[in-house]
Amino acid sequence: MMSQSTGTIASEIQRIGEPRPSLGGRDALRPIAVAYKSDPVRGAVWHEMFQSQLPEASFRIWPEIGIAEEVEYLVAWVPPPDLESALPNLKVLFSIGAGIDQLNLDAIPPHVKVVRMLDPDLTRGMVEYATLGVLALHRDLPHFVADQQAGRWSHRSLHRAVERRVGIMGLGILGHAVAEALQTFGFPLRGWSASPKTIDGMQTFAGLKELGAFLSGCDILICLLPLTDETRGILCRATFEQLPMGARLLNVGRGGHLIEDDLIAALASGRIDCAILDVLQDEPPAADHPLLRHPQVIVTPHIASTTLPQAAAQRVCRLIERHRSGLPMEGVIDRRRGY
Ligand code: NDP
Ligand code: OXD
Repeated sequence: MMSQSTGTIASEIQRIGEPRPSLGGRDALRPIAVAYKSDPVRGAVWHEMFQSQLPEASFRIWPEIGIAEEVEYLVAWVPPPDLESALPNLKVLFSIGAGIDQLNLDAIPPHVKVVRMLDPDLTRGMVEYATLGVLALHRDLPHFVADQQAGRWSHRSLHRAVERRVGIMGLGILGHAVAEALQTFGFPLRGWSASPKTIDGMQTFAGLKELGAFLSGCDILICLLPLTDETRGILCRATFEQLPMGARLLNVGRGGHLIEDDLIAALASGRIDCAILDVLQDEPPAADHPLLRHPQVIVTPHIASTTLPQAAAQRVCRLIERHRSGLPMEGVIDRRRGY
């Protein structure tokens, strides 16, 4: 089992399962109004969960939010653009996603806390997908799919996992969990993050000055970074040129991490051998998008992982209780870093 100096998945799961904090003082008497602005079908599930998990809350589905001044909590994928005037007494914005790049942080008043989704099921889903993706790249699956479509029957030589170095960009909750899972196959692992980390069984690198050293040993590169000003377009020609010739790419971060034309050129030159992409710049992509039918690429429609509404709603109920009791909430993002 890998250990890391920061929080672990196990501690995350344990915190989510903690008993409900008791609401003390004046907050116990104040009504709780929660607005939800996202898919209404999922919203109905959220509503049910709030009724059972936090019955004292008034749960309102956008745009039927009643008296806007009463709303202190908002659950949304994308909040309304005029957030400050639309919900003048908002205290916490809960993002439905693990990533928060869809939010314009400048339009969210500085006193409003922004909380992203941390969910053990979402982590497990990503571990499954990333394991599937790495094994598929390791075992040449994009080529076999292309061969089958072309009616070809051709063999490829087998490589042992211990000969295939896997590098993970982003050693947060998801990157760390994926590393733990991949370790069991025997891949030599390395990881890259913003701040230095010590993780058993993994060679670690941090910051731009160590990016080149990290990339030079990645036969398979996984992107599990958040999309920020610093990471936008990081999967580009300059990055590909620092990878070993014929490296393989798995992008499960965001489409904005990848310069798609640079990937197409790298696939043509052999710099990148094949890729699996769960995310694209435009989602859904145009029907004639060149990566959709590229013979060296497998594309999936941003399904690597997701949060089930029941689990997400339950988590938000517990976080609202913590907030009202003056306790810290997990998942509050650091606006300065942008993740
Ligand atoms: P975390 O915030 O827990 O971890 C982010 C990691 O990226 C940290 O290790 C951080 O370094 C590192 N990082 C951030 N900026 C930089 C940088 N400039 N240079 C180097 N490293 C950097 O995020 P999660 O693990 O929870 O999620 C990662 C991303 O996965 C999400 O933001 C989202 O985009 C994507 N995602 C995709 C899904 C899909 O279905 N395809 C589903 C869910 C998430 P440090 O530790 O030093 O801060
Ligand atoms: C997320 C996602 O960030 O689904 O949660 O991509």
